[in-house]
This record gives sequence, structure tokens and C-alpha cells, in this order.
Amino acid sequence: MLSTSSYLINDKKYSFLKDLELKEVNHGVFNGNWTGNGEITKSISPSNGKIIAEIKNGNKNDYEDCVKASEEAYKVWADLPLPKRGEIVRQIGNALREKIEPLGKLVSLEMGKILPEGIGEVQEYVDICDYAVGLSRSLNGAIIPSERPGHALLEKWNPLGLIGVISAFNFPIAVYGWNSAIAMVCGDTILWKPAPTTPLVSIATINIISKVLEQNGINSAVATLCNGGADIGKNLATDTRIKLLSFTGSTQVGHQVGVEVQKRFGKHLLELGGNNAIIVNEDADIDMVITSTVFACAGTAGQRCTTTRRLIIHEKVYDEVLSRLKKAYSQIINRIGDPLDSKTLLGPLHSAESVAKFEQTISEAQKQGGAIEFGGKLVGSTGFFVEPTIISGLKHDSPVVHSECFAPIVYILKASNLKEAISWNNEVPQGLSSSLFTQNVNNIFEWIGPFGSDCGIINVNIPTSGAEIGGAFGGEKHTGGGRESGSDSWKQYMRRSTITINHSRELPLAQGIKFE
Ligand code: UN1
Repeated sequence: MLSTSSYLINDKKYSFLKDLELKEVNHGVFNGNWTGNGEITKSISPSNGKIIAEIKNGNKNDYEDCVKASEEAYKVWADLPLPKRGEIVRQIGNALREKIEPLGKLVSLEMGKILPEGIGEVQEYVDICDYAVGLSRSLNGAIIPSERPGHALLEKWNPLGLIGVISAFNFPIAVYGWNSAIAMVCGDTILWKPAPTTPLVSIATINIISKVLEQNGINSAVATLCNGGADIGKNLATDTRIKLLSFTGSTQVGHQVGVEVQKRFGKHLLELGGNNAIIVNEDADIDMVITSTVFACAGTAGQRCTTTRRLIIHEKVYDEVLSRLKKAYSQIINRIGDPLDSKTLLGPLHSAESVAKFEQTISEAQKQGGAIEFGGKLVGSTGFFVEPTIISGLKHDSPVVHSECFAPIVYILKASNLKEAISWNNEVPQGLSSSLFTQNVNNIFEWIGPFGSDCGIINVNIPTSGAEIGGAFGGEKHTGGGRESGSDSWKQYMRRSTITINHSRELPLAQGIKFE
């Protein structure tokens, strides 16, 4: 029998696990019932490398059962009035609110981000539930003027059916929340494949959702779960029963997913890598720059897709920004530690693999001419801790500057004017998030205009990370082009029907064509 590791069960510090009622912790599959007949996977704590729990993944049959159960649940779910589905999502939001503390702690324990960020992530899910409830009473179609007498031209939105969500380790709950809360009110059912390294968070989340569904007499296979590896991902990509596949992860894997889904003319929503820059113009408020930069570069140990990886500084303020930034970094270096500890500002990287990539990138940057201004080393001998790192001296188009490494490494670049800085912002393959710090209104409009930032997210006087749920989240180019969360992202979870109704006794053809 597999269970949560005894060191956790017996330690008071982890008593929050009881609040999450992780009774079936060994089962990584939910198809209306908890099961799992695949290989055993281990959940590891990034703070100490110890095993938190062992989980039974899903195999091909488990996947098949999830699809069938979800398709069955769809028949009833899609037929409910939208506000009724909104009411269920409201209750899910409330159930998450009640468990925000233990769930946030579990995110910190399993993913490694500090507790305020773990809780913040659950808050993002709560927020999107509220947003989805509003949507359930406002999502509407259109009536378009028809050119023919006695005809009505309408646009109506219908659910897609079963959708797949593949989420990444860095936001093990929020990104599922963005997708599932919106998809649920839209009338879809959802099959979730979480990152292989954050199974417990997924189990705790589905545990909460399924109880709400069951309390309302609804088939809980509306939200199914299949933990597993690349095999389950491949199933989702190639399966014509998955009407939309929402994928968050690397550009490389996302590219393969996109091609596979496209081969069968399925829909995909891709949230891939970023290489986000903050531009500090000569007229920037430097106090705001420093505070924002520290959070955007070192927050979440550099593991957000919105993390700032390039700091493009006007030559007139370059020295000042660099020296103040180093001072700020020297304060966080004393606050590296257990993400569940309230004093910690910088938690560990997520895995041993992430640490290896950090080391590789540092040595690559040095080979390409980079100088370490701050950090660059591993911290301690247990867990996956690294120093927040600042690297100068690289060319704006060095290969290492153009690639994404999920670690707290920022490259600082000296630009001679805003035009040059904007062209550097845009020259990378990725196009997720970007920020400009300036006090000049003309610069702001240049930045948000057709020749400004080419990213999906364009900020002014705030960092690149920390987007609100109300806007559409996503990016251009190698970031994949998808948009999820707020604004009109809901349209991706539905199919648009253009409807023409002839309510006359005549049969006029469009464009005035006569065919008699
Ligand atoms: C991600 O890194 O995959 O904008 C999502 C942010 C968060 C979401 C990040 N609200 O930083």
C-alpha cells in the first residue's frame, strides 16, 4: 500500500495535509472514482529532496476510462443552463477559499514556491471562479443584420465537448483553474494531466472539485484526472475525442503537441516559453524599477514563464540600476530557505534537473562572454537551492540571452536609446511578457503601438510577471499564440455556430443570385 511518507504524517508542520483529506493519495487517476493502474511515481520535496508520497499513475486503460466517463458526464453537463453551471463553479470557488491555506501550503511543499505565492496561486483559481460565475450570466452570442427579407442571422456559442489540459509544474493549480473554471461554465468536461512532479496538488484539487459536483448530484467525471508521463500526453494530443488541448510547458514540447493536434484538425491552446524583458528608460523611477525587478527576476526562483530574464537599461542609468540591484540581491541571499518558512523570500528550484540546467546556463553564459555580477552558485547541500544571479557583459543577441532557462538568472544589457531597447525586446523568438519603465507619456504610446513591444503582455511601470486574471494571458511567436484566463478567452472553449433562419415563405439567395 502506498501512502504519504511517514516523516510528513508524523511532523506537526505538515498537519495541513489532513485538512486536504488526501485519503486516496496513492491514486493518481480520477474517472468518477479514484484509481490508478500505471507505474508508481514519487513526489519529491524540492526543499530537501525527500519523498513526500508515492502515487499510482494512470495507464492506457485508465486514460480510456477517464475519456469515456467524461464523455458520459458531458451529456448532462452541457445541457444545464449556463447560470446553473456557473452556480457549481461558484461553489467550487468557495470550497477552494475554505482550503486556501492548506492547499497553498501543499503547493509550496510540492512545487517549492514560497507560501505567499503558493496561496496566491490558489487565489488566482478563486478569482477565475468568480470571473467564470459572472461569465455564466453574461456570455452571449449576436444578432447580425441579414441582407435578406424575412431572415434572421444569428451567432450562437455551443460547448466543445471534452477538453484536455496539460499543466506545468511551476503553476500546478492556477493554470488548471484558469482553463477548467472557464471551460466548465462553457459546458465542456475536462481531462487533466498535471506535471509528473506535482501529482499531490492535482489530487487535492480534484478531491475538492469532485465533492462539490457530487453534492450537487452531478457526475463528478465532469472533471477527470490522469496523472502520468509523456504517454498520456501523447494520447491527449492524438485523440480525436479531445476537442481542445490546452498545453502549458516548453516551446519544444509545445511545438510537437501543436503539430500532433493540428494533424487531426483539433484545436489547441499553447502557453509556451517566454524570454521577458524589462526596459529601464533614462526617465524611469529607479525605486520602482528595483523593487519590481527583484520580484520579477528572483520571485518564484525564476520559474514563472513571465519571469524577467533580460534587463535592458538605458546607458545613462545603467550603473545606478546595477549597483542598487546588487544591494537588493544581497538582502535576499540571506532569505533563501524552506518555502513554508514565513521569513523565506527565495525557495528552491523545483528539481535536480532544474539545478543542472542552472549550472549549464551559467557556464554557457560565461563561455559566451558573460561576467557574473552576483550569485551564480548552488546553495547548501540538501534541496535544490541556487543563488539569484545577475550576468552582464553579454551581447543582446548572444545565443544564451535568446534562450529560456527556468532559474533566477537575469542578463543585463546596456542600450543607448529606447528604439534600440525595443528592437532588442522584440528580437528573441519568444513573445510572452514585456515591461517598460518610463515617466514619459510619448514613450508609453510608442511601446504599446504597432512598432512597440511584440509580446502578448505589454506592461508599463510594473514587472513582467504577476498578470491579473481579468486579461487574456498568453503570448506571440514561440510562446504559442494561445490566450487563456480573462477577456474573451472563453471563446476558445466553445464552437461558434452561424445560424440563418428564414421565417418568410420566400427563398431569396444571398448576394442577389437568381437560380430559377
Ligand atoms: C506561468 O508562469 O505559467 O502572470 C503563469 C503571472 C502569473 C501566471 C504565470 N499570474 O506571473
